[in-house]
Amino acid sequence: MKIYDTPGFPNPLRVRIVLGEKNLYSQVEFINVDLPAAEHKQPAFLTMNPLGTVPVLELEDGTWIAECTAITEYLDNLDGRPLLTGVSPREKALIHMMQKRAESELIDAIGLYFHYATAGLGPELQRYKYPEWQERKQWGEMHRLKAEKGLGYFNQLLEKQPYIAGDRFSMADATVIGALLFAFYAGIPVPQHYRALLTWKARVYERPSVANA
Ligand code: GTS
Repeated sequence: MKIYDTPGFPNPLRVRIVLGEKNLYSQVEFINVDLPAAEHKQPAFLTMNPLGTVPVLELEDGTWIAECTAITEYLDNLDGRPLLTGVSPREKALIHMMQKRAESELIDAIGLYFHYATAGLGPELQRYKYPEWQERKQWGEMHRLKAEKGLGYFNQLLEKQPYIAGDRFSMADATVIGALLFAFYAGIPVPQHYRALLTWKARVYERPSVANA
């Protein structure tokens, strides 16, 4: 398998955590994609993922799978013993619910703030963003507010349970970890009084899959 991604970036981190949890690093070849140079907006990359985002997983038969959730489903079920996407219908549903919230309320909102209300990854990539949105910085700022509210939501959630989707580490945790990295890059601090979120962060960062990602 090949993974097209950019080391140190938030969404790629989600999949790298999954690779660590599933002990699959040795089965993957990484291909570096230069995001600031907009390599992912060029025809060769768009053939793999028309949405022009990393990461992308390439299977041995040439199939391309984009979207961290889809990649995670594939990797987690390869050995028939899913760890991160749930086993029972209830568990699967709760993980997917929280995973979706972690994307919509956090990582995607932070990304929109970063790309539309800040200089993002620089002028070469900005050329590929919607110019009409760039003129409306407020639209990006609105997503910062959304992300800040999302941080509050996850802090409250973690006051009641040890992991994002319940009692076990799941792909929803990996998404929130990616989101916190993105928040750091985008200059959105986690308020110090969000003790539950910060305690959870310290705990999950001790996992080898996260520490080594
Ligand atoms: N929903 C997608 C997924 O789950 O894979 C999001 C992927 C995504 O937005 N990736 C970012 C990207 O390719 C990389 S990162 O900044 O999040 O690490 N961005 C490119 C761009 O032009 O916005």
